[in-house]
Amino acid sequence: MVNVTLVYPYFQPSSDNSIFRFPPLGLGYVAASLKKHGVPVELVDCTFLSREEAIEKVRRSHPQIVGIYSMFSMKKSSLELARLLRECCDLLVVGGPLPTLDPAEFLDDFDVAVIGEGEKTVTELVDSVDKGLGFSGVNGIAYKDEGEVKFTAPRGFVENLDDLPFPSRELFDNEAYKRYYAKRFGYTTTPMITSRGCPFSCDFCSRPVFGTDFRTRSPTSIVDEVESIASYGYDRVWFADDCFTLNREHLIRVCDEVIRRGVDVGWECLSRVDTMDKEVAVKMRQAGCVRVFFGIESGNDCVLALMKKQITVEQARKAVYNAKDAGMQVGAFFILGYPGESDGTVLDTVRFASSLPLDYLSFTLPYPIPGTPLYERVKGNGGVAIDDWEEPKNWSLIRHKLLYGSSFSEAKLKFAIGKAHLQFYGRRYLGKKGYNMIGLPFEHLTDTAFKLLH
Ligand code: B12
Ligand code: SF4
Repeated sequence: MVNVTLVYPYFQPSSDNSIFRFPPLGLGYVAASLKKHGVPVELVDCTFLSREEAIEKVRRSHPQIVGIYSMFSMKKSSLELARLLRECCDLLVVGGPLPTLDPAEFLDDFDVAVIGEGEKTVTELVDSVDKGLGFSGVNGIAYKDEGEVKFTAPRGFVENLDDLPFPSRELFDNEAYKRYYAKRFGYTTTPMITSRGCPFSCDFCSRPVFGTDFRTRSPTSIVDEVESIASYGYDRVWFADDCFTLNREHLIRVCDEVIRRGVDVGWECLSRVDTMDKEVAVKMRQAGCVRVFFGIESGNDCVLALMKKQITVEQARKAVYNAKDAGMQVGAFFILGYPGESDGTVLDTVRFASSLPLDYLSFTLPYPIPGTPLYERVKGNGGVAIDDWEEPKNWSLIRHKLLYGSSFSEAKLKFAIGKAHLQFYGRRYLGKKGYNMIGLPFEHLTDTAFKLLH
């Protein structure tokens, strides 16, 4: 039987202090399916390795097939690795969100691009290679035949997620991740996923792999995996679902199952603000949720409409308070400088975000990901240089880059991000009186400076 080495081409910047630093769950799923099929698999996660160490590790595994993950921010890295690993294997396969959207972009350097969910496709591909057959009988892939890109029939979605084996966590460098978290944050955490698909259509979001139909695992399967994560010695689970709280009844059943079994693990998740009522928040807290993250994106209703978020600023405020009142920490993500925004709406977002009782907040610039309406809109307007975007590896306070011709300059938006953080921490640490004395004049001064910047 052929052997496979899977590679996650993420090289961590030395200054990294992100609370989101996770092992590659998708490769964990692919590995689990291959293992269940009897295929020997190794996984090289580059997160804590240098490029040389990663290449050496792959070489030492003597793989016949190398499978590399790729997404928006890892395109360059995945293509570079493919070139460097070409000589040490018979077949190079790529999978993940970006190859799913644009497989042809990868086929100069890879032999096969897997489109969509990888579990079934990769086992069929291995069988086909093992039997010396071509690729044409394997659904859900793209490959080149005499220079021409060929697509096989699409691979359907996994219908019953409970049928999938749990991801192969034994292949993750759990100890390195635990050290990373324990040292910086005083807890340890790792990701798992309970559902696939999202029925919303936010303007900037790309959902190439799991599509728009929301599928969930059963509460029994979910809590079984939470227990298995606890057995690895983690304190927390990070639910990587696009929106963990989407189906209210299901969410409550999962929480009830956690409570019934008395599972002693904290957890965190992503949520939409329109799903966080008081009752849900209290139930989540009872079941161990320590922190919830909302994609609020803007503090202006017109901009939220532009982003097709289908939420309002008032809903966002209520959701944050519902979660806080239930005893959870709350994090929120915002985007500044969306195409169509004015100086005034950016300042609305800065003011709104800094007025909320958040425990974590992040501001980003709009990132036009191929396949999204946002991408299509900005493409003709100054171009989009996605090949250039990778998380900067050097130390920098605001690690963002403007990838298209915007009416805001990168410097202006970075100024807004810096200002927003200072306002937020000012409100938090100066107290009401102190903020009125120092914070408000700072706010007004920097509002004016922001408007003067180009
Ligand atoms: C958790 C998460 C993160 C985490 C950490 C990532 C990690 N290591 O887990 C954090 C918060 C750091 C993050 C950051 C970013 N993320 Co993110 N993230 C996610 C999220 C919500 C879940 C990822 C996950 O675990 N999925 C579950 C697994 C099972 O799915 P999967 O990885 O796709 O794997 C399946 C298939 O793709 C395939 N497959 C995958 N790899 C391979 C390899 C081979 C060889 C084969 C055959 C098959 C295969 O098989 C798997 C099983 O079916 C996804 C959304 C999503 N629903 O997936 C976005 C997502 C991946 N992120 C995205 C983006 C854009 C980003 C950022 C660029 C955002 C930003 N503006 O900063 C950054 C980049 C950070 C960086 N350093 O590179 C986009 C990617 C879009 C794209 N087209 O590439 C997604 C899809 C979100 C979205 N809807 O737009 N992210
Ligand atoms: S941003 Fe969240 S809610 Fe909106 S489409 Fe993407 S996953 Fe769904």
